[in-house]
Amino acid sequence: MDMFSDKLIKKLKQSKKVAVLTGAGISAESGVPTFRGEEGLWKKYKSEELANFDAFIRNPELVWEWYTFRKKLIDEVHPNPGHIALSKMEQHYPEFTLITQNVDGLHWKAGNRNILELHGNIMRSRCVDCGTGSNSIGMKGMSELPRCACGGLMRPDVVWFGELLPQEILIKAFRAAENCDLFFTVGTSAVVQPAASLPVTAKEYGAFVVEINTEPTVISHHADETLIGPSGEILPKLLQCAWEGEI
Ligand code: BJW
Ligand code: ZN
Repeated sequence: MDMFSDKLIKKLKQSKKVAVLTGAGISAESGVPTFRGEEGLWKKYKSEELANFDAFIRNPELVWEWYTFRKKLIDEVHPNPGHIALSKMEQHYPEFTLITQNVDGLHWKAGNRNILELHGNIMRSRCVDCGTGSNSIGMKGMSELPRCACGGLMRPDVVWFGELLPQEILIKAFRAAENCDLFFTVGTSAVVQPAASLPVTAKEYGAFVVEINTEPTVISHHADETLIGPSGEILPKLLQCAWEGEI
């Protein structure tokens, strides 16, 4: 097939250490809305207006309403061929790190195991005061705000703007970017830091960087190749071209 360059196919075949960064775009074909652009709006709000601690303290009911809506949606959707292709890739390489900005857990459902969730997981909640976690809040809607046994307000266990990412996970993600031969950045606008620095870091440390997105992004000029199209179509085709008959 001549859809992909020989160089890319060779890299896919010869690499031993592969790292992938995913963003909302990989789950778009499962029916999960992305953050930016037209469909990123919920009611009249932009995600930036809701995904921060100040917004939560000012109006926890509104922020919980948004998260409850999204949790229900995410609970009902399934991994798409893009997720599945990435789980096949994990089985193929001796070292494979899947770094995701997504909170939807679809990579777990697709069967990946070495996953670094940079921005948390929407199905978990934790207490604002004591940090106690819970996995059972907000699925059925709520008549009053969820509270911890200590009386503190529960919040979604995700990373909002202005908050630190889980440091151990972030360190592992940068280590994977620095050490890989081949790095994919899939379905992310690459505007949110520090995740957006991962492809740049991979490039600086010598990896071959491949971007997959329905449109060019701010990091396209750092990539060795940008493949334009839906990840649910491109990723399976790529695997097929590289390992036809092998898997
Ligand atoms: C497809 C497709 C298909 C569609 N196939 N592709 C100025 C400069 C630099 C940094 C900053 C700054 N001012 C502030 C900051 C820091 C800030 C930041 O980066 N802001 C920028 C926006 C300017 N970052 C932070 O605050 C981070 N923390 C931090 O830096 O701590 C240190 C610090 C502390 C105090 C002060 C300053 C620094 C935390 C960031 C947390 C982000 N959280 C969210 C919400 C998570 C919870 C939730 O889900 O509710 O994470 S925001 C949202 O954006 C979410 C996403 O993970 C993240 C990234 O979005 P993503 O995944 O890229 O989605 P989209 O929608 O943007 O793009 C989708 C892409 O898919 C598009 O390109 C489409 O084309 C494509 N696509 N269909 C392939 N079928
Ligand atoms: Zn508590």
